[in-house]
Amino acid sequence: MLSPMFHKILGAVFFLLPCCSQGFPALAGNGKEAGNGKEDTVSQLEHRISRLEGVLFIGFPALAGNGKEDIVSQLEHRISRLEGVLHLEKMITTAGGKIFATNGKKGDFHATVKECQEAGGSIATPTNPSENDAILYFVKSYNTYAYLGIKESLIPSKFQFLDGPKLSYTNWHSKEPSGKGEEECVEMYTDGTWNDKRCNQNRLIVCQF
Ligand code: MMA
Ligand code: CA
Repeated sequence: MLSPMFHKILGAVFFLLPCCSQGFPALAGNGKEAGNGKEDTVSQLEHRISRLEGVLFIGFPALAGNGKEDIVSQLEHRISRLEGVLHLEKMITTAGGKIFATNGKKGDFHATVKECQEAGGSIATPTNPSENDAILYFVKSYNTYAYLGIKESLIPSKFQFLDGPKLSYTNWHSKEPSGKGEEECVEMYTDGTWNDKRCNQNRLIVCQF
């Protein structure tokens, strides 16, 4: 599917651009209207892809042909190309369907949650070893710990995802979590292991999209 991945890329790109962190336009119309609704949707997508290609200094081809399949596959191809460039330039890392990015700034836990939300994403939350590695890439390259989207539950020393569910994957450093109710947030160390920590430290802002 074109749209969810495209949204993630847009979120990541605008997060990376200091000028554009307000987010990105919603599609006007849903493509289901009679008449030229579909064409409208396609031309809005095409416009937004071209804009990203412009930002990244990639030339953009005119859409050729007019078959619906044809146009969708051309747009998909251009989105894959954008992803490839962002990867190559080390602006994003990916794992499964997730995209991770940092803006290189630091903030406490609440600032991180807010910045990621404003960019159309959420605070980086590893749910398996490959997502952990994708976040670790930024922690290592900035040599700065990062807060994760995990918090202590009402039961001390039991941690959960921000949206509630119990952790399905953990990578605690040995002897952690150690805070016993005094350290409600979780940071990633530069070896990828986790430490429970007070929420008011300055840490690298890493988001997922
Ligand atoms: C600090 C703090 C804790 C961590 C210990 C590990 C002294 O406290 O970062 O969260 O568990 O170090 O030694
Ligand atoms: Ca700790």
